[in-house]
Amino acid sequence: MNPCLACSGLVTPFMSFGRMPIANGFLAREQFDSEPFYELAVGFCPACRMVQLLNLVPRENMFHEQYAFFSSTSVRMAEHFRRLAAEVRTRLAPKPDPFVVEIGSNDGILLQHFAQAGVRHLGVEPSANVAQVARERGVTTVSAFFDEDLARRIVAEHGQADVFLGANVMCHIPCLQSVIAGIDLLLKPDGQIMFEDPYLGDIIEKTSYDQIYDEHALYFSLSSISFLFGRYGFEVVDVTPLEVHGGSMRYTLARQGRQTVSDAVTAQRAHERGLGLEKLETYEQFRRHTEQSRGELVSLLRRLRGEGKRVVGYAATSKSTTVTNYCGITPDLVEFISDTTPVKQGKFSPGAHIPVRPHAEFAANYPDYALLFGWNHAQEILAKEQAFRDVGGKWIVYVPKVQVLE
Ligand code: DWN
Ligand code: SAH
Ligand code: ZN
Repeated sequence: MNPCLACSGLVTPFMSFGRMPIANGFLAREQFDSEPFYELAVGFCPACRMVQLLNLVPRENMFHEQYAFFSSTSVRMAEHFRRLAAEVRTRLAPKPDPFVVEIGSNDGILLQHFAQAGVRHLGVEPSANVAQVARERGVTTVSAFFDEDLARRIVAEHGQADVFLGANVMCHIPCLQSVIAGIDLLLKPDGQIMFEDPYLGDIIEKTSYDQIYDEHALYFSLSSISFLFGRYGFEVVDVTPLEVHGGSMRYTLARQGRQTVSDAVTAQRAHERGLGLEKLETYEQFRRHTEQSRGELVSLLRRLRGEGKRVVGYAATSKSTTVTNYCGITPDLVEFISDTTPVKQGKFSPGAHIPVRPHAEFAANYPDYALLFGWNHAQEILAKEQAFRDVGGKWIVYVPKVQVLE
């Protein structure tokens, strides 16, 4: 059994997906022979309730100067972060010359709004290529992994922060202790922490097993977050369930006793008990649901293939690396994956080696079925692809269940 990443209790393993490549390791044919694989397995810590990966991929192998995910590829996410920026700015309004720090700031999708408004800000983004895009947008960005040491340097150079932000990044950092110790140094006494990540409750309820991949080292609930931050003198003062990324949770934290705890926090605790997030059986049942989902998806794809139908994947997401490798979906079942990110186009998907093609190839020759690997963006994608449906094209989704959308 592994020691827990959050509390050093012992983690109970509940599921292995087998050997997996780097989720965002899109590659050229010449690289097939040297592609690295790691076992993807998850466990549950009964002491602090943190769900976590059992084997970690070194962070430099995932986040580097050729990182393939650019946040601004989704119009709806851009709108989501525009609204978050507006909310944070309203909170900061009474403060003189506020300072905002965001980690995992990627291409500046959130901080650009602070930059445009002339608010003092700093993005911390280790993937140098996406950090550069942010700088070109006028976002002050340091290319580094955030930890206690970096926090000390930021305070020395810029002073303490009023708000610490992170979207879809805290769950990427297995050594969160060093991050929280850093936040403790960085944040003013009355400062706030706001971060959001995919929510464990949604993953369990929707069997969205594809949220599990190398970059996501931790799977948060209110319960595990309260426990972890509580050890550093912080408490959760608010929670906001969000629809983005298939079901996320925004946690707002402050130093203990500084701010009123909202009723939403009490309600969410009760909801988590109802979901059984504190019980190992819940995760064993999740494993059975995942296996069932895999069986259904594979039979559907084989049946369609047997009928001579063309199936194309839509959006070469990180999540699709788990689905294709775990289900054994290769180019004989899915012809190619359509994706709008230039650096992924012309490459092959990690492990399964399905060709990734520009969206124009999808639009020029519609398949019979499109397998929606970007199911979390279904609303945005289905709306803009109405023409595909108009000519009889059908969508296949697998979250919350495997189905062909009528
Ligand atoms: O946590 C993470 C989230 C925030 O983003 C990271 N670890 C990595 C990444 O996960 P993902 O790759 O599963 O993200 P998305 O946003 O579900 O998918 C992005 C991909 O989808 C991009 O390659 C672009 C593509 N896409 C597309 O081809 N057409 C996306 C949209 C909305 C589209 O219309
Ligand atoms: N916030 C963006 C990006 C999420 S992807 C969004 O929600 O769309 C996760 C990002 O976190 C990547 O850009 C990755 O380079 C960055 N990251 C990973 N580990 C980090 C760390 N220790 N400190 C800061 N950023 C980190
Ligand atoms: Zn633990």
